[in-house]
Amino acid sequence: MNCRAVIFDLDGVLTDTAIYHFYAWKALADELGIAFTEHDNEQLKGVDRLGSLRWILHQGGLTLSAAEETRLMQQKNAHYLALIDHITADNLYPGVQPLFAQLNHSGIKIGLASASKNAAFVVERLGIAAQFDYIADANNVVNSKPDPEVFLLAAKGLGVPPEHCIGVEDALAGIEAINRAGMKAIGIGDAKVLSGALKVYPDVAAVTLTDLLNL
Ligand code: B16
Ligand code: MG
Repeated sequence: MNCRAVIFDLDGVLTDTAIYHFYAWKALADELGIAFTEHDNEQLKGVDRLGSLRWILHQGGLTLSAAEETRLMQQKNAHYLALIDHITADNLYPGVQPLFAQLNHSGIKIGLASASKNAAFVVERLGIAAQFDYIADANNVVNSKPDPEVFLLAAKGLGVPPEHCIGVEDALAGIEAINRAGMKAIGIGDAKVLSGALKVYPDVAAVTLTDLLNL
């Protein structure tokens, strides 16, 4: 494969914010009296805010009005933003900057494909906003992962056909989105969970440019 772009997911791949999404959903679920574990949370990684809320409500057998859903989403997001208020460049996972530098050096474009509406804020805080050739996030798409839309938008923004792109994801829904976009999928996390990925690494620091070029 002639790799011309690597498109990264944000939460759980470039930074540790995935755990804060879990804490904020867990607090809301507790308040609603719905059981919600870290294992359940695997299903929500990469899933957008409304989809995540509805998944939790469904677990509790609840259906709420649109107004009530909006209120709960605002509550969860306010909690999440408070939890990530402290983040700085120190919260960038080890290995991200060296990999970005190698990609730049090789003329391979760098994209972002995040299901988060907070993506712009987070990459700004991490000090990496300027390093992306294109950023696609939940504010620019209609269909959430596992739909391929956010990855296809990133590829289009980068000007690279999907078959020359590699996607990097920590979420089941994200791996499916990459595969459906016609890109090659790299997983970050547990190989048993991310079974649809071509290769799975424990973290970004374990990914080398050579691995990507040989995919
Ligand atoms: P927000 P990613 C996703 O980001 C998270 O994995 C997922 O847990 C979260 O629900 C979703 O963003 C929406 O986030 O509430 O901030 O819009 O992993 O696709 O970068
Ligand atoms: Mg993620």
